[in-house]
Amino acid sequence: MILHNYFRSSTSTRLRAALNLKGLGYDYVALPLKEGAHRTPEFLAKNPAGLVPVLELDDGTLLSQSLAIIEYLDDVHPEPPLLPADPVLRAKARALAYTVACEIHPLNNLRVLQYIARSYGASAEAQKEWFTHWVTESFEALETILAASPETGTFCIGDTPGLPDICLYAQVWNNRRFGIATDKWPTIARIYATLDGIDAFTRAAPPNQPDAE
Ligand SMILES: N[C@@H](CCC(=O)N[C@@H](CS)C(=O)NCC(=O)O)C(=O)O
Repeated sequence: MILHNYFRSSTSTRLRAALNLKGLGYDYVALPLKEGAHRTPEFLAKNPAGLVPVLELDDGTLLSQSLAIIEYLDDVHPEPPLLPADPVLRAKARALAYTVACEIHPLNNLRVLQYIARSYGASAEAQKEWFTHWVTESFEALETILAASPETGTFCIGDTPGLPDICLYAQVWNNRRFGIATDKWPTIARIYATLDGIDAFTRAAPPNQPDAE
């Protein structure tokens, strides 16, 4: 498989962590987003949305959208499972994952920050405030849920890492880039610290990629 991705991209971090947890190897193709490598005709032919990651399967099939790809991997390589078997817990796991993937990430994506800078003159400081605002709103909610839920264990749900942990881990790395400390959310901080001690996660982390700057 070929992973078209970028070291700093949190959606790429998600997918790398899932591939590592499943023990699946892949060829790493780096697309420097800062240089617009995701907007070339060659990459747009792979994903017309111009977003990483894209996973290219051995038969040439191109998959986009990190959560859809992770669920595909879970379907095809069920061990270890990244979602609980119980339907209610599956829904809860997805809800935690989507809180990061749908409520935080799209608002804070590179193209959004570039747009508010270009169209509304948002300075680097204003972009940081914007980013911090959307992270804080959803991390407060996540912390409340995780601290109160009887299902919270070593990880977001139970004692094996899964989809919500993958999303949380990648988002905390993104937060660190904007100087957002995690310690004000103690349950999230505890889970992140545990994840950061797991090889499959640390190997997925931005600084440990071949294109890391
Ligand atoms: N929902 C998509 C989002 C993909 C996405 O936005 N990727 C970012 C990097 S984390 C990207 O390619 N950004 C390019 C840009 O904003 O111009 C997914 O989960 O794969």
